[in-house]
Amino acid sequence: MVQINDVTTYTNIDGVGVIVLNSPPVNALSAAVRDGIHGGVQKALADADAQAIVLRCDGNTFIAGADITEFGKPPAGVGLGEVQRVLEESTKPVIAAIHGTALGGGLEVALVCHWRIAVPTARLGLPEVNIGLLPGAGGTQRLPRVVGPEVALEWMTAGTQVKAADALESGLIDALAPEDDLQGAAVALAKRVVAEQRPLRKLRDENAKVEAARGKPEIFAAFRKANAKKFRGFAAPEKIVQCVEAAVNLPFDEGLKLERKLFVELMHGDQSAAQRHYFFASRQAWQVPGLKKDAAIVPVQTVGVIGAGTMGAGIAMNFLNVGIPVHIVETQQAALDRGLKTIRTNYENTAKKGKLKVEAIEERMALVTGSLDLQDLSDCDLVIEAVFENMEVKKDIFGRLDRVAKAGAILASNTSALDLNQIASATSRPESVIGLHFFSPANVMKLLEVVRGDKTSDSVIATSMQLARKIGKVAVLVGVCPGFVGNRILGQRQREANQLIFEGAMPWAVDRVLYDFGFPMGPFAMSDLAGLDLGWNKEKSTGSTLREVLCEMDRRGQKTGAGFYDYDEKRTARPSTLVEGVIKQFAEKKGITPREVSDDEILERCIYPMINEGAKILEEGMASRASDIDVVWINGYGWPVYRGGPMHYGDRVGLPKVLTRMREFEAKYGPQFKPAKLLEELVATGRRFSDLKPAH
Ligand code: T1G
Repeated sequence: MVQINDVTTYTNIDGVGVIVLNSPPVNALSAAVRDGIHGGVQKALADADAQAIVLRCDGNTFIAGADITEFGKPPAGVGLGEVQRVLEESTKPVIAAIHGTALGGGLEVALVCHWRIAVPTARLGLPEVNIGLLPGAGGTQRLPRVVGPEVALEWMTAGTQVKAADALESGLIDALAPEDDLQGAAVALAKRVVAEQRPLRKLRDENAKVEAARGKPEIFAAFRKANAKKFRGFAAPEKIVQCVEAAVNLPFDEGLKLERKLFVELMHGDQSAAQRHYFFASRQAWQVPGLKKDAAIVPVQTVGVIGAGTMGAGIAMNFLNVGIPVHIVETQQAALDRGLKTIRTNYENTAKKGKLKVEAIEERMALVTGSLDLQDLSDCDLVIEAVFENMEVKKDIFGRLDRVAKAGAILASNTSALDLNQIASATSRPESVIGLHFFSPANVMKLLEVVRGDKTSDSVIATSMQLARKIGKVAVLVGVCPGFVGNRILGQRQREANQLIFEGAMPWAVDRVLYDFGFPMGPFAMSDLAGLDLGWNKEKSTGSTLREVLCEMDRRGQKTGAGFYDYDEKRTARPSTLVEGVIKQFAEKKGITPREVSDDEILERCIYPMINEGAKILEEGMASRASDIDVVWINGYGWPVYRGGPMHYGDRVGLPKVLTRMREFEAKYGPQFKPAKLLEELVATGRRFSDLKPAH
């Protein structure tokens, strides 16, 4: 065996030159890896005893892509294009031997090899779109030549990770290898290729599938139409479509030129910077600064849920989905039955959409039981309270639970804003109390705010974070403050949106600006969807707020065909002149003279106070990192991932500008715009949120 460089070895095995990469954690195409491949190929070509070449990786996976940590840094080592050239132009057949994930540049390296073999558990894909890019090393030109333009369009714009069996069926790989003998199978394939004197397969020269699509622009028109909603606001998907169009209509090298041009545009754009930021932020959020590395993980084999309402039922499903039995306790049999029925109905609906095997419904339903007795939770490892948002009710339940739950059980509240420390004080074991704030619908929304109380133990925190990952959530650890992180910041945007409409910006103007910014829906359309009467009481209504007046007029949202908007029978929303009149009356009563409010002011008035609140959250230690706040808002509130989250966005806009505008708003509209101390400090010292170190 010859050491080519620190991360690469070369060994001649039975007349085949085997290049092995070993660059943890994912064999990303760092300069060393690129140099290693390049050197390994030169070595194999010079090795008279090597008739063919195999490229494989040690560790968890084949090459998982370009090294994202190198982006933006001065280039070093052999370029990827040159690495690919020596592989594709090799006079000896090159076999890529794939395990783990061959992704992005990794798959693009495999695509310039002449054949590809993979183990059954391998996955292959070009997921660059997830970081706001497109496959920039020939993937947009070679993949359509292998699997056809339509499939290539789907896989590249969705960032699909294709299972090995599907890759084999589509022609993306040429053979499957035994899970425990990838190298042996790859060497055997190499020897077979040599023995059969097969001509070297260069995908760049295989044009049948792209030529078959030539003169059919409808393929692309249909694809664009079908995905318009999903791609809204994103730059990368459209550029991927243009590259595939080029693969169909232009010679290979022309297509490659366009790919390069569009890749560079994306690489230098704000969207990819934001999505790369999110890529790392979503991974860092799992690391809890200062948590004892040896914090014991409590095995969670059974879960109790108190409350079978919408939240309780949704929460229970998360655990049933991963095979953890759940016992639900309610106070009324009818409520319990309703909750269990909700769970079954949700599974049946998912199965109807083809996203769940029918037999899985019974498997999961067999894991859930229910009763009216809290005592039945005495053996649960974790109990989650999901009852009415009332402190007295919660304290009473935790007091009783404290007497029932077994020693070491984790006692969690799903409270969305109440003081967890107060809830913990109702027990004799505050170290075992934590907040697990699920977002509705709890069986769908990815975000989970894990709320650490003053006395919550490291073991309970570590266990909760690990359990969150197991049930497929994106967990962020937050501190105890009103609204924690997500809702606390939401309050800033809601306050401004509700104020702006009296100043002259109608609800549909505010919604349009926030929708165009990238939110799935504006706050007023969202209110109509959720119902304006949440928490409204007809008997006690006094007509003192716009919302009360609308509810009194039975304009309670989509469900009544009218709310802030008028709705037709298809629930298409239209601005309401009636509502406009009511708003103007309110403005008059408030002594506000409506004026022209620009889109820019609407956006800045809604977004900058969110950034400012994030700064206060960091000052108070209610989040460990600015990027954790971004993870909360992207996963819990639809902040467009291509804008990176409120804190990343603040850094991109420039904190000096945010501070200046906050000061102007404070002077004009009042102390709710008072800049956070941290914002002032960062601007004074020329720093950004991304310069802050995680808080312990
Ligand atoms: N570059 C650098 N580091 C990476 C990385 C990458 N491509 N992928 C993962 N890591 C780090 C990650 O930050 C983490 O670090 C550790 O590896 C484990 O990752 C030219 C330009 C491969 C499926 O988009 O999808 O190629 O936190 O926690 O759950 O066209 O990582 O341990 O310090 O996610 O087992 C295209 C991205 C790049 C693949 C493994 N490739 N990675 O998942 O572990 S652009 C991708 C993943 C490109 C070309 C273009 C996943 C994974 P740390 P992890 P995992």
